[in-house]
Amino acid sequence: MAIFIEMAIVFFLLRCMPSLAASYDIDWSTGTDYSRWAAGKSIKVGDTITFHYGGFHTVNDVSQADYQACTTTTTLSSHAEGNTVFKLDKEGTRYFICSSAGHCQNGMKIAITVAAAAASGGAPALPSIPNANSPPETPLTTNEASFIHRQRKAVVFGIALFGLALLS
Ligand SMILES: [Cu+2]
Repeated sequence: MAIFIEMAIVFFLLRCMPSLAASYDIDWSTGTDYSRWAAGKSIKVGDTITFHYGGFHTVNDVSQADYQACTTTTTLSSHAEGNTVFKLDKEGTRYFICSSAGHCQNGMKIAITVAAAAASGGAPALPSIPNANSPPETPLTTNEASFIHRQRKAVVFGIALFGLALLS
């Protein structure tokens, strides 16, 4: 019996750990084929990419059409500082090119597909935690709901720690 409780606690603690965001480095220069850069990687929302470059290179955050045509008509942002970090904060494909003449045509263009973040391990449903207050008549606001969620998480965490202390 004890081993099952221990396993349940370990499982719960693992679920509580935040999934770690990854960071990727890109040496940004001509003569590199970036066309399949993202293919073997599982890039997710929350990850960051850093472009490392020098000289006359730039990093332009552009539309798909600009990426395909090597133009900068819809540049969302343009950078030339040599180390440019982008936080990938939403799903979809991001497009970056160098705006120096001829560089994009020579391969300085990259498309990065960003997948949804892994499901964050929220606390499992807890039906039996007694609540001193009667259920509210009106739907909870997001703040209230998240406060209760945090409260429940804290209670379960306390119980889990107590259980671990008993078992060890
Ligand atoms: Cu360039």
